Amino acid sequence: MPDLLQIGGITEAMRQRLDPVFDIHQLSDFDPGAITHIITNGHDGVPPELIPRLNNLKVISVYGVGYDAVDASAAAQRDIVVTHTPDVLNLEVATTAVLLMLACYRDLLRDDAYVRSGSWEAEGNAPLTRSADNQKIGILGLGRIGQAIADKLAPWNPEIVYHTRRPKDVPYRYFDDLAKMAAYVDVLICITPGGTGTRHLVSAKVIEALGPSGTLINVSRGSVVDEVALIHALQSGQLGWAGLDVFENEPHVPQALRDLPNVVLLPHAGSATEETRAAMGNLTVDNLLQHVKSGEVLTPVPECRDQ
Ligand code: A2R
Repeated sequence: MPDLLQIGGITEAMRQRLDPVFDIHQLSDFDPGAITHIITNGHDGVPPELIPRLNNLKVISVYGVGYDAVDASAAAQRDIVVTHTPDVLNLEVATTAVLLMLACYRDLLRDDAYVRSGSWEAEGNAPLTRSADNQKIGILGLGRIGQAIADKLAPWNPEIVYHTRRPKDVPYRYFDDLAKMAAYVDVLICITPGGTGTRHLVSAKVIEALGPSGTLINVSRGSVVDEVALIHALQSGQLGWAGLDVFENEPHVPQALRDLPNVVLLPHAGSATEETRAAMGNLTVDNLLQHVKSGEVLTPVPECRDQ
């Protein structure tokens, strides 16, 4: 039986499919020379110092589409294939983005608290909110999930625009400059990968360009947004609202952010439904089982294709 190193938790359903095929080892007790496969997740990844110690490692299967916690280029150089779980979570993360945007526009949390606290009865109707219809919405990263977000927003009749490094074959206006797009839109939705290439792409300048009537939604990685600049802008009124599923130092969320009334906060729950997590778990396991069976994997990350 091949030896699988488990980093982070796996579900019971995943374990039941892996158990008949692999000897599963934990980080606390394994023989580095024996490990041929790793199962991990987007948060824990693989500690960089570990990979050079595993001379027989062939596959790193990541539970999640984001794999910035794994050095995929270093793995590819050693002919180790990294896999991830694209596509199966597109709709769920898109739902999360729309949920956060609507919650910001319609002040869902404030109004919920208004009813619970008895203020409705004591003080009368709550203040008015803003309509989410007919907004200019900028998508930063129009890939698989970004496109699903654009599709899900259609009933709100938005004008969709986008910024990526290279323009796509899509019917939306392209901005080659993110700050210019931020100045143009009402809402900026971030859905790029994380990692060094996108770190603090949403800078103080971009946040300022979005402005006091602007809303920032982040369902990508906390590292994409300069969190200190974001907090400052939300506190000072330079930025209107933020809906955040991801943070720079998860699961730590700065107290300043938690104290703000103009934010909606989620615990990195973009894909976290029973149905979607089951699909992601199946694909994570399928990649490992397929490799044992045929030497191939189903969904390698771009750095590890053509291997
Ligand atoms: O830049 P392009 O043309 O490669 O377009 C990709 C864009 N992107 C960027 N846009 C602006 N500046 C960058 N430095 C930059 N780097 C990448 O992000 C592409 O349109 C999009 C990523 O799309 P996919 O690779 O299809 O990823 P998917 O499945 O939509 O997931 C995105 C991320 C994951 O990596 C997780 O971190 C998160 O969503 O859950």
